[in-house]
Amino acid sequence: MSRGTFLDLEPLNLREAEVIILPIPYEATTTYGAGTRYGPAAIVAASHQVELWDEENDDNPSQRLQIATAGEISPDAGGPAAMLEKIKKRVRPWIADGKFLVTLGGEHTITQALVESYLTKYPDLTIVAFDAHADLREKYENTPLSHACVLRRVWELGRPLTIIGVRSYSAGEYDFMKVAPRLTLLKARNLQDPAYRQLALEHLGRIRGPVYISFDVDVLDPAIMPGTGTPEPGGLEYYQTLEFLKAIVARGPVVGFDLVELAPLPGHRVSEFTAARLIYKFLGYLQQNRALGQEGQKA
Ligand SMILES: [Mn+2]
Repeated sequence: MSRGTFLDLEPLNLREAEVIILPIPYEATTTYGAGTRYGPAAIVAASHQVELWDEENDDNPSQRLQIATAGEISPDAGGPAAMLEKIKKRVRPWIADGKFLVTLGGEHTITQALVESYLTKYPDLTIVAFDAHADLREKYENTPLSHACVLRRVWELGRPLTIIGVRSYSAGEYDFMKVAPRLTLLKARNLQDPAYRQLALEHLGRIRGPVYISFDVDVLDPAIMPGTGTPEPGGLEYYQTLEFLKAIVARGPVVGFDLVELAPLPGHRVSEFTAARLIYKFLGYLQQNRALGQEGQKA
């Protein structure tokens, strides 16, 4: 009998948790393949099949981290702005309390509310986004609160932003990227070159202070991540992705993480399983680096 928690762990009171898994099945502005509203439940269900023993470090990170699964934040009928407010209201007390949130989307739009909330506790935050798309549009389909604009909204919050794995953007986004300060773009095409990948890892290693990671699953190659609304060929491989996550965690405090845009394909489990596995790998790196509760120590 499943407990309905991430990794099927023993239910834990949120007050005792170091890490809170937070499902947000929000989907309103999806433009191509739909289904991100089913993402969080699919990831939690798939996580029950993830082996708790980590073969990379020969350890069980779930025994060393207090991980709780929160109830979902249900979509607000009042539209995107109301939804973002609802998210902020819910997560701010947890962030103030030093909890590490692993938010499961849902569409990418939710990241704006999460980053805004983290900025209230960590004003010197740097954002690292994994995404096939630049998501830097000023507006999309007449709304500034769309998944296609989310990293523009995040950038406008005034903090450094690095986007990894990009391979699709518009002419308008190109013009913006050429002149935007505080913005680093690590294109998927260039990351195929091992020497460039090394430079990218060095860039990540130089980031100082707290980092928030937003992981749009479409950054991964569709071969291992077909279950996403807007799949793009030429994406990151699994081990490359782990290397990037590991490098970000190793350089200092990571304070929050979201994984968004998973749209499960019926009868095809690789996407949600890969997502669950990546999240657990990431938590293992966090645990290993004892980053929790030691913000700023290595900064
Ligand atoms: Mn995105």
